[in-house]
Amino acid sequence: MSFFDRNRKDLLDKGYDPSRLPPGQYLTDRFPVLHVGDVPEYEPGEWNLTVTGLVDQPFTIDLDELKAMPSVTLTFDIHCVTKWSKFDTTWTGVRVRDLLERAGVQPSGTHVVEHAEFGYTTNLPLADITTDEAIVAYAFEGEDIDDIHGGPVRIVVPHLYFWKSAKWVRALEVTAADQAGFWERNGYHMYGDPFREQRHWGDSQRSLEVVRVR
Ligand SMILES: Nc1nc2c(c(=O)[nH]1)N[C@H]1C(S)=C(S)[C@@H](COP(=O)(O)O)O[C@H]1N2
Ligand SMILES: [Mo]
Repeated sequence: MSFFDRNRKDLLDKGYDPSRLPPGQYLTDRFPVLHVGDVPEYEPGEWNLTVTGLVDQPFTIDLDELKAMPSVTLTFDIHCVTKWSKFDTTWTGVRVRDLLERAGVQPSGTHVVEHAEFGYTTNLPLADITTDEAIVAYAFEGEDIDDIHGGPVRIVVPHLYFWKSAKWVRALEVTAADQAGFWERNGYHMYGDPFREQRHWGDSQRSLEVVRVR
């Protein structure tokens, strides 16, 4: 039996609904750390977030202002394209939707680019970053997010592969086209649905559609 088959069997033995694990993934209890480049070091009060691009009122907020906004605490499964999935991770933060509403997205805005420290970017449709579950998170399991996991603030968009959830996020830019981010320029899928295994360019019809309109 392969590692993946054994892992699926363990999942059943533990009483999990196996449909929670996307194809080609294995379940882990660990919390792997994955990023390109360094972990930023912030002075207290240094971090802030800018909402910009095709919005009526661009603005920048600091951590205290973010924490003063209405927050949600939600539990998600997360799925990394390198094949690990982790179930029941709990995050606290502000819905991205609330921040974008405050800025006022213009009718021409269709996509968002998340900009993080050191030039990391990732792109997704506006509809995917304005769900009930897409948050700007500042706590993990009730504690400040560890710096290696994106603290003080990261994005969490649980229904897409985890590379779409920028750690150390610094700006959200509303755009009028789907602009490839860091990994998307380097072979990863423009959309990245784990349940359709959209890992790389050409993994599904959807990526071909994107290529055609660009
Ligand atoms: N700024 C930044 N965010 C990032 C990345 C990165 O390289 N830089 N990697 C992404 C990838 S590929 C994954 S799987 C997750 C990993 O998050 P974790 O280290 O908290 O598990 O962060 C995502 N967000
Ligand atoms: Mo990843």
